[in-house]
Amino acid sequence: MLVIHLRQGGSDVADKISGMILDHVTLRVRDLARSRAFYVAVLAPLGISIQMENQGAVGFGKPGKPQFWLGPGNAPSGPTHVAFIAENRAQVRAFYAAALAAGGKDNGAPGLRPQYHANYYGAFVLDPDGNNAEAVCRFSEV
Ligand SMILES: N[C@@H](CCC(=O)N[C@@H](CS)C(=O)NCC(=O)O)C(=O)O
Ligand SMILES: [Zn+2]
Repeated sequence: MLVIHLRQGGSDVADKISGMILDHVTLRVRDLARSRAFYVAVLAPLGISIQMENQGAVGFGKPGKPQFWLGPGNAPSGPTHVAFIAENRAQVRAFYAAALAAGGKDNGAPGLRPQYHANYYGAFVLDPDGNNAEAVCRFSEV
C-alpha cells in the first residue's frame, strides 16, 4: 500500500501539496462493505470522507475530489493502480509512448474516458510487476 506523509510545521507545506504528482490511488479489498466502514471511520479525523460511489467503487477525499479509492477484488496485496497527474494531453501521450518503449504493456491507449469525467484524458500501462500505471489530464484541451 502506498502511504503519503506530509510533514507538519514547515512554511512550505502548501507548496509541497500543490506539487504532488498523484491524482488517485485504488486499493482492491476482499469485502468492500467492511473496508468502506473501516476507512469511513479512520479517515474522518483527517477530514476525509466519501466523495463519490461509482461502478461499485468508493472514492474518498477532501470535498469535491476523490483521491483514494476502494474497489472489490480477490487479491488485496496484488497489483496496485497508481495515477499520475499530467498537465496536458500531450504529456499523457508522451507517458504512454515512454512506457511502451521501456517495456511496459499496453493497458489502454491515450484518449478520453468520459465514463469517469467529461475531460478525463488518460492512458494506462502495466509495469513490470503488473501494476496498472496511469497518466491522467483533467483539463479540457486548449
Ligand atoms: N483498459 C482500460 C483501463 C482503465 C482502468 O484501469 N481504469 C482504472 C480507473 S481510472 C481502474 O482501476 N479501473 C478498474 C479496474 O481496473 O478494475 C482503459 O483503457 O480504459
Ligand atoms: Zn485511474
